[in-house]
Parts: sequence; C-alpha cells; structure tokens
Amino acid sequence: MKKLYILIIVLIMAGFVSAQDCSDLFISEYLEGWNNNKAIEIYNPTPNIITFTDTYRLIRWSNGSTIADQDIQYVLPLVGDIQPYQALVIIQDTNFPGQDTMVWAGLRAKGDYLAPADYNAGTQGCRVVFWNGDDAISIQKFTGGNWVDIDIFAEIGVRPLNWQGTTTPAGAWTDTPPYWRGEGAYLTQNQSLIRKSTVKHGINRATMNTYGNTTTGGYPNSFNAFAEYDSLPANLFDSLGIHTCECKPLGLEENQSNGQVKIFPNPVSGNVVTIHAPETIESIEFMNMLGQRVSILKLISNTREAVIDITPEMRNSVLVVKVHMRNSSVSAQKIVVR
Ligand SMILES: [Ca+2]
Ligand SMILES: [Ca+2]
Repeated sequence: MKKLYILIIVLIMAGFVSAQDCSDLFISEYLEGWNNNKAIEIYNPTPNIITFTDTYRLIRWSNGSTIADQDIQYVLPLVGDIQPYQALVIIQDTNFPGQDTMVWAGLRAKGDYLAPADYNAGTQGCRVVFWNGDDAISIQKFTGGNWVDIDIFAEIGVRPLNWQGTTTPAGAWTDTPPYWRGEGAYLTQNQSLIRKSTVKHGINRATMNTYGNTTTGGYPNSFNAFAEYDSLPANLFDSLGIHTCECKPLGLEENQSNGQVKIFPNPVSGNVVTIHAPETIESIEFMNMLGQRVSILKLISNTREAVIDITPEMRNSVLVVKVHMRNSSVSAQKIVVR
C-alpha cells in the first residue's frame, strides 16, 4: 500500500515538474552589468515561429517580492514574434540624453527589443529591466485562462544577502550553498550567465519548489546558478543574440561550414587533436556513435583554433566532433581515435 502511494506521488510530481523538452521559450542568457547595462535573452527552442503578443510577458520579482505580477510596473508584455531557434535580446531603451545612465553602445547594438527605461514613469513594464542581482525574473505564458511561469531565473520570494549578511547594498545569489547567504562569489551581479546547451526547457513553479532534490541544491532558498548556467565576467556582450542548444537539429545549412573546419590529424594516434575553424569557436563536443556525449569543451577566449587533449575515454573509438561557432553555425565530422 505504501509503495503504491509513493508511486502515485512520483507520477503526479513528474507530470507537474517536467516541462516538455524543446517545446517552449526559456531564458538563454542573463546579463547584469554596470550601470544600466542589463539584458535578458529569450530563446525559441522549437521549429516553429512563436507569437508573443497577448501570450507571453516578462516579470521582475523585485527584492524577494511574491506579488510583482500584480503591479503593472513590474510586468512587461511581449509583442511580436520570435523565429525558430532565434535568441532575442531585451535591453533598456535608453535612447535619450538625460537618462540617469545610458546603456553602453556595445550592448545597445545587441538589443532586439527595447523595454521602458524611465523607472518612475508609473507605466506598464517601466521597472522590469532593472535587476541588480537580488531579483528573480520569470517568463509567463497565458495558458488555460491564467498566467503561468514557464521559466524562472533565480527564486521568486527570496532576496539574497550581501557579503555582510544584509540587503544593502544589494546582495546576489552566489556559488556557495545555500547560495542566498552572501557567501562565496556573486553570480547574479556583475556577471553574464549563459544557459548550458544541454538545457532544453525552463524552470516552472513546481521545479523551483523541488530544487532540493533536482538540480540546484537544498530547498528552501536555493538557486544554484551553475546547475544550469555558465558564467562570464561583467560587460561582455559577445554572446547576446545567439544561443547554442541541443534542441536545434543539425541541418543542411549548418553543415555548410564542414569543409572549412579542419581537424587533424585524423586518425588521431598521439595525445592531442587540433581543430581549426573559419569562425570563433564557442564550444566543441565529442559524441560517440550512439550519440552520447563523451566530452564538451567551452571556449571562453576568442579563438578559431583549439588543441585538445585526448582522454582515455576517447581512445579506440570513432567519434563525431561537433564544433559550435559564434555565428551559430555548427560543423560535425567523424574522427578515428586510436
Ligand atoms: Ca533588486
Ligand atoms: Ca546568448
């Protein structure tokens, strides 16, 4: 009887918790830079155009708020649409001299979607793109007559502390459990966080409340950013507007660069393999013939050439090397490792 009871609970949880892979929008990059350099990147992991209008909105849950969705200033309706596998960048619309601090030109150039930048205007969405490290953010979808969180960044209802154990100046979620207490390195302040390419769906309320047993640490009050994001230092805008995700199939178009990516030697008999690409390399994956990933390497520096050590797991096999480049093209080639 007890076993059956547990099984039913597990089934209900599974139904609740797991959003379907590659089926709806999620946050692919979070940027909290200096001054008003803030950006959020939203990714469409589906093969279809998704229409935002009347269906999606962005909310900033300021300083641990649980009721920001009831204040129009913290709710930004999204309009227009997003193409398949596109990453769309939302920034502040600081066009005019007189704004307290302007968005830098390098970030401005990456913005697809401009959010209101007058914090005190009292208007719809005027306080959304103003996070400073201790705020949660969510994408909501209008479904079944309700607005539902389909992806949550950080944790709604929690305000993390600073290193002094207070909330002024603003703290951040850190790399050290329980992540909200100000210990360790700040991850949500003066950082860019890029969603890992293995992430295929957002975090909803049910997932957020079961962090403890899933990806990010111990509930309550836990947001382990590294469970789903990689970090870059502040004010780097290079990766805005593009996102690498396993939802995107390798298509013909993407294989065009195959001829230009050079991998040598092949077969590999020594301790290293060298990869030379026509564009800046973002990451390199090694897959076995069953499609399982043997290893992945993310390149932080801007380089078109990588020299990679051959690990024992790579020996005596045929591997597919997928090279993901900054311009979103991907090349896949087979190599033989002896
Ligand atoms: Ca805040
Ligand atoms: Ca990106």
